Parts: sequence; structure tokens; C-alpha cells
Amino acid sequence: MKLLFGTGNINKVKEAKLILKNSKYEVEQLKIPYPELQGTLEEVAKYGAKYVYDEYMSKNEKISNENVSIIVEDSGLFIESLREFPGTYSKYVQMTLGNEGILKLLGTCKKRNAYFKTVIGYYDGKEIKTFSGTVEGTISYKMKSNGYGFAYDSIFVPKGCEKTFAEMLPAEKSDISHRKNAFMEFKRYIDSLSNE
Ligand code: ITT
Ligand code: NA
Repeated sequence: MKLLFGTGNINKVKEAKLILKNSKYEVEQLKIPYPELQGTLEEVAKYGAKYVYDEYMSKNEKISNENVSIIVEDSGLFIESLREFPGTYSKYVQMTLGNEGILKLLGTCKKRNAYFKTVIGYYDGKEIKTFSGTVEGTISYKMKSNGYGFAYDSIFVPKGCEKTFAEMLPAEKSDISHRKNAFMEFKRYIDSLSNE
């Protein structure tokens, strides 16, 4: 079954493919941008799924809507001692302050707890659904990377680990990530649809 993933971020697509590797779901990137309203991850994901679905259907009028399954995903990094910043501003902050800026803001602060959260929005023409996943961890004191991962990965150390996500092989990250947890919750739902 094909899942059309509306995103401009190829890294998300690669990870989704890896996470769903041994399943019946095949992820395909759909480069249809959607307006990102300022709101919760859930609100953005819901709006995006419906928006991308409608755009896709209007561009592909001959497609019967029975088999079109659209997913989008909105993610963020929430740092406790920065009152959950950058949170829903993660995209903008990554492009402006970047990881260096985040490390500067935290300075030598010892309270470095943070979590990543992903919310998947799903729409197949019937009901808009969301599924979320998180992973807890800490912000490192400096950037550490072996060239894996993207964006905030080089400053995020998942709980119980010594390495940042950017020091882990793709399979290691995707075994424990926020994205993995969100996709597993999503998979439970769509598995149950096809068993009806
Ligand atoms: P879309 O086209 O899917 O919206 P995006 O890159 O804009 O892609 P988000 O708004 O969901 O994605 O992500 C907010 C920021 O968090 C953005 O800078 C991402 O690169 C970053 N991010 C998302 N998932 C991440 C992950 O697993 N590891 C590190 N950074 C991540
Ligand atoms: Na985005």
C-alpha cells in the first residue's frame, strides 16, 4: 500500500522508509508544500494532511479517491529549561540561530533535558487523524556528529545513550526515535483499517 508523504524534507522520507521497511507500506515523497500556520504540531499536521490531499486530488482528477493515503509530519525539539523552546518554532530557529545558537542559549546550564516530538497527520478522504511519538534525552555541550542525521541531531543525546543522534547509524536512530514511535502508532491504526 502506497503512502504519499507530503514533505520537502528528504531526510524525513528516508527515515520513514527505513522505519516501514519490512511492512506492506511503501512511502513516496510528494513535494506539495502546505502553509504552516502557527499552532501546535497537531494543528499543523491536521491542516497539512487535508491541504496536501486536496491539492493532490485537484491535480490528479482521474484518480479514484479510494486508494489515496496522504501523510504529513510536523516535528519539534522541546528544551525544558528554555520553556520548551524552540518547540513549534523549530524550523525557523534551525534556519536562524541553528545548533550553535541553541548551545549558546543553554551555555553551561546543567539542566539540559529535552524531547523531540513528531506528529503525523493522515488523511484518506474520510477522517483526519494524528499520531504522535516522542523521545526523551538531553542537549549535549557541543555539537557531535559522524555525519549522520540532520538538523538538531548533532546536539541531541537520547536517554540512556552516550552518542548524539548524528553519531548513530540511521538504523540505530530509527530504532528509538520520535519518528519511529509516531510511525508505529500510525501503523497500528492503518493495519487495523485493512483488517476490518
Ligand atoms: P516539512 O516539509 O515536512 O515541513 P521541515 O524540515 O519543515 O519539513 P518540521 O517543520 O517538521 O520539518 O521540522 C522542524 C525542524 O526540526 C526542522 O528544522 C527539521 O529539520 C527539524 N527536525 C525534524 N525532525 C528532526 C529529527 O529527527 N532530527 C533532527 N531535527 C529534526
Ligand atoms: Na515544516
